[in-house]
Parts: sequence; structure tokens; C-alpha cells
Amino acid sequence: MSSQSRSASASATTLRQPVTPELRAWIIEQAEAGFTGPVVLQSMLDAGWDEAVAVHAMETVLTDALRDKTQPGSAGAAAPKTAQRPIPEPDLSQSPARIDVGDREVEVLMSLHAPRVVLFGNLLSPEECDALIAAAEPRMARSLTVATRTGGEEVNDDRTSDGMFFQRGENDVVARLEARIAQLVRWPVENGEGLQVLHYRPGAEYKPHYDYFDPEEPGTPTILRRGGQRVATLVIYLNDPEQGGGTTFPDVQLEVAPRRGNAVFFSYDRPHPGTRSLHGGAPVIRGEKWIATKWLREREFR
Ligand code: PD2
Ligand code: ZN
Repeated sequence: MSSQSRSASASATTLRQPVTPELRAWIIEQAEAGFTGPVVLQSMLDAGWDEAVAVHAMETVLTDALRDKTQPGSAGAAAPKTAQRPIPEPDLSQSPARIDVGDREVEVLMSLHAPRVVLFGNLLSPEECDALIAAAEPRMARSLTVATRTGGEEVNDDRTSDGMFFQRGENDVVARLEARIAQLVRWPVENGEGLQVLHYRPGAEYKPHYDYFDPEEPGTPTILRRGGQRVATLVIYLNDPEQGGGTTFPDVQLEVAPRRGNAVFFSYDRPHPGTRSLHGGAPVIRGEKWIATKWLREREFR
């Protein structure tokens, strides 16, 4: 058994058995140390836990911990006692099938709470998707990612796509899309980074990662000067890859199929693996994949 799972060896009996305080503390400790859900689960399985019992315990503890974060007054709070700040969030309180974003009705296709993930349909028309690709295509170059070690940008082998950035409001389609996103997730246009367009060819992928900037990296304070942390992402699909190219959330074994005009939204209220916002772009197997990504910051991004 690996060192991070040493204390998980208590025996489990029934699925409905209450989770002991020791087990609760251990699961939270693992999550806070950055171990992903599947890794912690494997440690429990290695220690002899029944899979259904282990999954139930992890779900209970992590759901409670997230709820405690969003409802600071509740008992047994496991999260740091910091003031809750608002983050982008669509209004799904009345379980709408569609959300009016001014010039369009966006469909709500799926929603998950931990991690916070919402799948939208009809954010863009087919013509708008084509227009974005056409405007981006002449400016595509091998993708760079923000280098948290230095605060600059670097080619990243985990991302084998080509990309470019639009300025905020750079053309009509970009401005329209940004206004829709602002209404949809109730977050100021000014807090958004410029829209990024990525193009994946067969075999290209974006390995699982977090979109927030790692607070432990030395370059992060420099990056945060422009608008603070990233708090949410919208990945917008501009075409239909023939096979592969889904957006994956490995902690919850969720895969979103890329469909032209749809968008997957996910948010992370703190720069921490406990948000379970680990996600990746699965390899494109056949065809190609075009997406636009909108990252939302805490404050105005300039
Ligand atoms: O292409 C994707 O599905 C994808 C996956 C993970 C895009 C991003 N991250 C991103 O642009 O951050
Ligand atoms: Zn990402």
C-alpha cells in the first residue's frame, strides 16, 4: 500500500455504514494533497475496501466537503474558512430547458455539481462556428500555455494542437459570443480572457490538467496581476470530429462529446484539486477538432 493510503486500512462492512471521522479526515487529506479521486479510490481498494463501500465513502465525504464550502455555516466544515466569493454560474434554479441570452436561446443539456459542469447546446449557430474558424485559421500556430514557473508562455508537449487568441470584442462574432457567455453564466465580459481557438488534428490531444494557476508555482503571482485567478472555463465546440476528441473529467469518469455549437462550462471556486475540475481533451481519432475556449477570471482581465 502506498504511503498516502496508510490509514485507509480499517475494514468496511456495509455500504450504509457511517463514514468514521478518521476515514473522513483521511479522504480530505488525500484530496488536499492533490491526489485525484481515482488514485484515492485505488488506495482504498488496495487496502482491501469493497469497491461500492469505498465509492460511497468518497462520494459522501467529498460532497459534504464541497457543500460545507458553499454553505459556510453548516456543521463539520472541512474547507478553509475563507469568505465565499461569487463565481460564474448559470441560473438553473428553476431547471430551465433553455436560457435566453439576449439574441439566442441556449439549451441546458446536462448539469453536475461536483465538479461543477454544465453542458449547453445551441450557444453558436453553425454559421457562427464556421466564421470563427475562418477568422482564426490564418493565425494558427503551435499552442502555447501559460508557464506558471516563469509567468511567461511556453510550448507544452501535453497539448499537441495549434491555437490563436482573439482580442476581446475583436470582431462581430467574437463580441456576440462574449456577450452571450456573460449573460449565460452571469459574469462580466471584462473578466474574460481573449477567446482562444484550438485546432486538433488526428492524434492530437490535451492531457488532463487544471485551468487555474498553481498557487505553489513561482510565476503565478505575476500571472494573477492580470485579473486574479481563473474561476471557470467554457470549451465551445466549433465542429463535429468524426471520432474521439471528447472533453474528459477523469475524477468522475465523465466524457463530453464535442458537437458543433455546444459548449461545456465548468467552474472551480478555488485553485485546488478538491474542485475535481481536472479535465482533458481526449485524442482525436478520426477527423479534426476545432474549439474556442473562454477562461473567466475573478476580476477584470486587461
Ligand atoms: O479540447 C478540449 O476539449 C479541452 C480540454 C481541456 C480544452 C481545454 N482543456 C482548454 O482549452 O483548457
Ligand atoms: Zn483546460
